[in-house]
Amino acid sequence: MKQSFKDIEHAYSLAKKQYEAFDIDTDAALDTLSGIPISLPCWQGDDVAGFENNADLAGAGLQATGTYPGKARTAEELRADLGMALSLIPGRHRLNLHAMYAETGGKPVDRDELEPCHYANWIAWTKENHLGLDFNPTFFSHPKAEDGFTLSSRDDGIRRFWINHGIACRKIGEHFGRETGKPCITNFWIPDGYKDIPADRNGHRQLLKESLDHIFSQPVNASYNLDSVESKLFGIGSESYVVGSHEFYLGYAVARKKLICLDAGHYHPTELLSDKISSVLSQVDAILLHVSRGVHWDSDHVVIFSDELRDIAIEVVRGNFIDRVHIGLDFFDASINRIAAWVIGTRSMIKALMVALLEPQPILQKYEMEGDFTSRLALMEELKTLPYGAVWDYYCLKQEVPAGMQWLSEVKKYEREVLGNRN
Ligand code: RNT
Ligand code: ZN
Repeated sequence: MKQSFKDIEHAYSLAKKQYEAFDIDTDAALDTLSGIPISLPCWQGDDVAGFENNADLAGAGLQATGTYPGKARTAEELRADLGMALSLIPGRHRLNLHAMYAETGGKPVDRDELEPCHYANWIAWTKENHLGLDFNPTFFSHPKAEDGFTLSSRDDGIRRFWINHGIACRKIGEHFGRETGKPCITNFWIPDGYKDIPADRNGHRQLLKESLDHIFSQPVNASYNLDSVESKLFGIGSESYVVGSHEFYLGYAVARKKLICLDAGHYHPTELLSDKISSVLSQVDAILLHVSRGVHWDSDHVVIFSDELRDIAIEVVRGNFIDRVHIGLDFFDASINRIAAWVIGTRSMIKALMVALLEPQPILQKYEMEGDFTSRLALMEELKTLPYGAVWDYYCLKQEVPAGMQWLSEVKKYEREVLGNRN
């Protein structure tokens, strides 16, 4: 059911009063919220396929499962779908592009030869839509990644090829940053690892370190491009050993002054990303988050408004880390409408940040300082049922996107009219 503007405004005015009782200014919170960009993963729109028709994704330990109809087959379709999703998400955001989404005009251009011009349409589109742009070299879905190793391969030729890809991608990232006027984060994730027990864990790590040093030795303007490195505990087919482990990259990021990318689905299931944020920020200047949702062995389910998502947002806000934490999403689900997946995941992330901004931190911290843990817990529980839904609807209204579930009917309409013609 569609709520009227008047009802939403009325509910907001009541909610505002309830928050005022805790010294929270809801208008100020929404103002801050509107300035926090979220980077949307382009790869949710086509099941991490890209436009090269090159090789199998499964070789990278990544798997998009599901056969939901209507996936984007071309860059134009992907942009149209993204535009649809963005029209239903409040605020101004960023697009996270993978190198394999290059448009080379039908001419095969290998990954080591990619240039900014191969992303001209993406740049024009992000400028038109006032978006920021992030980038990822693609170290998978390629014949030279088929034996499972890229930057840490023992084969000099393979390693050299991927080093050149990394070098090319940082130049593209720098170009993106210059063009959009906002720094681009170029995130390095490689699939390298073994299914079964390695005889030499150290060798590949030494090679990876050398390869990264080689890539990063090329000068790139840090006001336009920021490098980040992403670890993983295991993947499908790399259960026993992943070269780029957490310790490897955390150490690397500290030593080489890089951003570390923390992906919520890349740790042991009992470890929480929310607890890592302040730890890692005590050692590095800035981090990239890949907010995702791990479910058993899968690290990439659509983000939902879970306890952990709220805790991640709370940590970013409480620590005053908004400027040091770049928030990206990382998921891909082919079993539901792909546009709805973007909308659900991104709206949940923004909603979690909103709830974090509505937290009466000074009161909670005062209780803690006084050793009154009873009141601390009681208030934390109380906060869970404050009327943030009314604040959310009002925010959507202010940002001129549908409140409540109304966005879904627009996605369904688009599905009937546009996605339905794609098969
Ligand atoms: C893989 C990493 C990586 C990818 C994207 C597509 O486990 O999380 O970030 O999901 O690069
Ligand atoms: Zn990730």
